[in-house]
Amino acid sequence: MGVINTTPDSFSDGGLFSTTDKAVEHAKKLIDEGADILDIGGESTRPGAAIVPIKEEISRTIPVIESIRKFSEIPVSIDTSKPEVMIAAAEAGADIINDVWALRRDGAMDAAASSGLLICLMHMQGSPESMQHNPQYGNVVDEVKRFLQGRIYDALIAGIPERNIIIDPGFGFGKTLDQNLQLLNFLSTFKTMGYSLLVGVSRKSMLGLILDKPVDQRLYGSVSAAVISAMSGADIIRVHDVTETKDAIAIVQAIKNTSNKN
Ligand code: 7PJ
Repeated sequence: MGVINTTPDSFSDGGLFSTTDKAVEHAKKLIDEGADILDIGGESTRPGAAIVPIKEEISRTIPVIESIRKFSEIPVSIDTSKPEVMIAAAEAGADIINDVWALRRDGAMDAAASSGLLICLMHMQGSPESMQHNPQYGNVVDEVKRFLQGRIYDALIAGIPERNIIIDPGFGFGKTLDQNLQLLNFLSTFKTMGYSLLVGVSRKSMLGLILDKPVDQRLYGSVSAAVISAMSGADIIRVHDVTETKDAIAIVQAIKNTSNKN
């Protein structure tokens, strides 16, 4: 899954792709690089980021989805928590709703259920404004799993079919470095829940803390984390650097497909 940011304040692209044209250009590049899914976001969820009004988020994201649909059938994911954006994105031809709030905002569950789209339910402790202020868990792996089980239950009650649900432990969303590392170390246990598993670690500060490197120098760290995720059973890996990650994952795939299963 290649990331397309349409947010002027996005920390990883520095607002480079803030206009529709630039976002669409970036989408074409990621498709050429071999992306299997594009994730379009119009509201930064980085710690402390500003809230974006509904109209603004729609004007950033929907024209990008409509443009992509004119030249490509690639599955498109809308990274949003707002029901109005979910509905508009579905009408524009999106395939997946990627909600870091896991459909907990008012009206989001019903909007997602009626859209008929695939839904990614992600774990977040707290809210983007405050989530990195001393996050606390007893056992982070157990608690994230229990949270996701609760969101899955609510989604099923709302009428979202089991086969449409994707889960994500939400790396960096209300977690310390150690908590993120525990989740990555035990990632394979999330597969036992029986759903497709999405992982987003690309360029994140957990890598910056390990490497002591700024966001533009986290490529090798990001690719390494992607390989670990794929080895642990992640089905979808959300990344900024598609070419590099595709090569790395091809090696994992080759190992997984080997006929010599001792
Ligand atoms: C994630 C996301 C993630 C899902 C972001 C960033 C922050 N959606 N949106 N999972 N991260 N599903 O890219 O650093 O980890 S935005």
